[in-house]
Amino acid sequence: MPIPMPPIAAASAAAAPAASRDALAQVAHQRMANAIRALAMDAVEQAKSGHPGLPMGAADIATVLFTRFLKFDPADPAWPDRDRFVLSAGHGSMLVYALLHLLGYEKMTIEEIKRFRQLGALTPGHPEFGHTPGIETTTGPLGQGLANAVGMAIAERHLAAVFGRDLVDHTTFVLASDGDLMEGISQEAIALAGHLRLAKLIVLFDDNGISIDGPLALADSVDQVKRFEAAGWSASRVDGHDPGAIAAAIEAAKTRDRPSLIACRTVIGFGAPTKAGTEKSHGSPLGPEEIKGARARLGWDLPAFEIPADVRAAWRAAGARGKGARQAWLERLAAAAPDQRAEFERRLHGRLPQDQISLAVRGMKEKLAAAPKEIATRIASENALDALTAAVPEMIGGSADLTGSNNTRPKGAKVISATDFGGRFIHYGVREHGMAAAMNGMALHGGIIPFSGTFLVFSDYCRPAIRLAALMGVRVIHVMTHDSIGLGEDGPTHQPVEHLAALRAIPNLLVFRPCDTVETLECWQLALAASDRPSVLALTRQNLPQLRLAADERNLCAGGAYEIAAAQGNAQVSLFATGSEVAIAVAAQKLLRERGVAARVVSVPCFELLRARPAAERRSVIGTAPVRVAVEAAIRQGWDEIIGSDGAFVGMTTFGASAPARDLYGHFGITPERVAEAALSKLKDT
Ligand SMILES: Cc1ncc(C[n+]2csc(CCOP(=O)(O)OP(=O)(O)O)c2C)c(N)n1
Repeated sequence: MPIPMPPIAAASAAAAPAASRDALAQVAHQRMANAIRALAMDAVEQAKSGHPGLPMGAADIATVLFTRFLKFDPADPAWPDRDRFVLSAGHGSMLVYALLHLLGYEKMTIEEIKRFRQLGALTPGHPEFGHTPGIETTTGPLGQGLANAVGMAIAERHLAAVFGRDLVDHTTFVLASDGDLMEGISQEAIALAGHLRLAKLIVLFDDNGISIDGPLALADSVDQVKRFEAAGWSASRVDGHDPGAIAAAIEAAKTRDRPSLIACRTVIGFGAPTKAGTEKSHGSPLGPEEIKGARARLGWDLPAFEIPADVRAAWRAAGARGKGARQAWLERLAAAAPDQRAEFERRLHGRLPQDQISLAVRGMKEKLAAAPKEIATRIASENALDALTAAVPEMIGGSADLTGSNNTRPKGAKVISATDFGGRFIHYGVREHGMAAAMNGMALHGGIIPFSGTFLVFSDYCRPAIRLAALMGVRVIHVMTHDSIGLGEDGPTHQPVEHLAALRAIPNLLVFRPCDTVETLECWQLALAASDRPSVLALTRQNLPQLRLAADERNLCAGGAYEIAAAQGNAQVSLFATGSEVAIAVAAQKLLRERGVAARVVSVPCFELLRARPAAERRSVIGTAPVRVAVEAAIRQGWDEIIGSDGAFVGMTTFGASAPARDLYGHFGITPERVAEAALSKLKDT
C-alpha cells in the first residue's frame, strides 16, 4: 500500500547565507527540489534503467543541504577544505548528478544528464570517483559509502590536529538508505565513529521504509535512532519533506560533540501518483503515464530535461555560495608559514618525500647487508615501518585488533583517540570490513596514506572495500600477516589457501609476498610509491632466512620477479616461488645440484608488476629452462601464466590443518625434496 504523501512544505530562505538569500527567496524550495525530481525521472526514463525513487524522495533533504549548509565550490571540485558529501546509497546516483548539474559543475552538462548510464558518460549507473568531478567516492555496494565517510571524518580531524583549523575545518555529510544501514559494515562504521566521537560527521538517513522487496518491515525492525544512540551518536527524527525541520536538525547536529544521525522520514518516489511510497519507484523507469502524473502533482509542466530559468538561477546562486569561503581559505593558506604550507600541499597532493624515503631505505639495506636477520617478514615489516613512517608523516597505521600480530604500530606512534586526533595509529577494533572502507575514505580525503593490518585469511572480510580501492585507484596499504599454513597451530580456519589467488584476481591491486627482510623493505617502498592503486603485503608469522645478502641499492622487487639464485651452468630447471617458499626453492636448487641438475631460482614478489613489464623482459625473467616448477603454500590458480599448464606446482590443494608449521609443511609436501622430485620427474618427460 502506498504511504500517503505528506503536504509539500513551503520554502524558507531564512537560514540561507546572505550571498544567496535573495536568489533563494525568489524561488520556493519546492521548485528547486522538483528540478532534481524531474531530472531524475527524465534521465532514468531516457536510459530505460536506473533508480528514480531515491532522488525523488530525498530531493528535499539534498536541497536543504546543498543550498544552506554544504561548503563547496563548483569552480574547484577538489578544494581541500570543502565539506564532503557521500551518497552512500549509490543507486540514487541521479540525485547527485542532478545536483552537480544544477549547481554549475562545469562538466556536468545537460547532455551528460541525457546520457545517463551510457558508455563514457559522466553519469554512470553508480557514482564513480575519479570519473565525475564532484564525486567523492565510488558507491553502489551498500554500506561502503557510510564507512568511507567515517574515514574521511577521521582524516579531517587528524589533519586539523596537525595543520590547524585555519586550513582544515570541514564536515562530512552522508546520505544513507535503509540498505546502507542493514549492511553489516554499517555497524562497524557507526561503532567506530561513535567511539571516536566524530562530531563533524552527519548522516542523513533517507528513512523511506522501502527497499527492493517491498516494505522494510518484511526484513527489518531495527529502531535506527536507538541503534545510533547506543553507538554514541546523537540521533533525531524529522519529516524529510519539511525543509525547515531538516535545516533545524542539521543546525543542531553541527553543535553536537558527537556524530549525528538525522532520520529523515521520506516518501520514495515522492510525487509519482501511483508508485510513490512503493518499491515500484525504487529501481525502474516510472513510465510515461506515471511521469505525466508526477509532473501534474508536482506542478512541473515543462518538457523533459528543461529547467526554468529562475530555478536554474537559484541553484546557480546556491552553487556560488562557497566561492567566498574558498577564497578566504586560499588567503589563509597563502598566509601560512612557508614550511607549513609546503608540507600541507605536499601531503594533500600525495607527493612522497622521496629523498627521505631513499635515505631510510638505503640506511636499512646497509644495516641488513652488514648484519643479516633471520626474522618473520611481519617483523621485517615492522622494522621497515619504523624507518619509513619516520620519513613519511602522512602514513597512518592501524590494525583490526591484531596490533601485536600484524606489527603495524611503529615505534612511538601515538594512538588516535576521541581526545587526541594527532596520533598516527588507529585501533580499529575487530572490524576488518569497516577498517578497509575507512582506509579508503582517508585516502580519498587526501593528505593521508593509510596502512593497516589483519590476518591474510581475513582479507575476505575486507574484500569488498579492497575491490573498491582498486576500482577507485587509491593508495591504501594492507598488511596481511600469517600468510599460509606457516602460521601453524591455529589451523585451517586461520590458514589462507585461496586468498593470494583471490586477491591477485582483483584488477589494479598489487599483491606483494616478500621472501625476506630485504624484499619486505623493497615491497613497502613500492607500495608507497604506487600512488594510484592499493597494495596488499602478505607476510609470514614464521621466521625466514635472509636470502638477499649483498648490499644493492636497486629495488629488485620493482620488476615483480627476478633471479635470486642463478644456476651453475645452463639452467635445466627454473624454480619460481614467493615469500616463505623462496627459501624452500633455494634448498631444492641445492638438492638438484647434488643430482647434477642446474636450476635457477626466481623470486616472484609481485605478479602484477611482472605482468606489467614488456613481453621481452618478462620472457627473460621467466627464462628458457625446459622445466618450470612453482612453489607456493597456496593454490595453483594464477601460476600457469608463469609456469604454463605443463609446469609443475608444489603447493596446496586442500585446506590446512592444525599443527606446528614444520609438521604442516612436511604433511602437505611443501618441502625441498618434493620440489626437487617434481623437477626431476618433469625433466624425465622432456
Ligand atoms: C551490498 C549490496 N547489496 C545489494 C545491493 C542491491 N541493492 C541496490 S539498492 C538495494 C536496497 C534498496 O533499498 P534502500 O537502500 O532502502 O533504497 P531505496 O529503495 O530507498 O532507494 C539493494 C538490495 C547493493 N547495491 N549493494
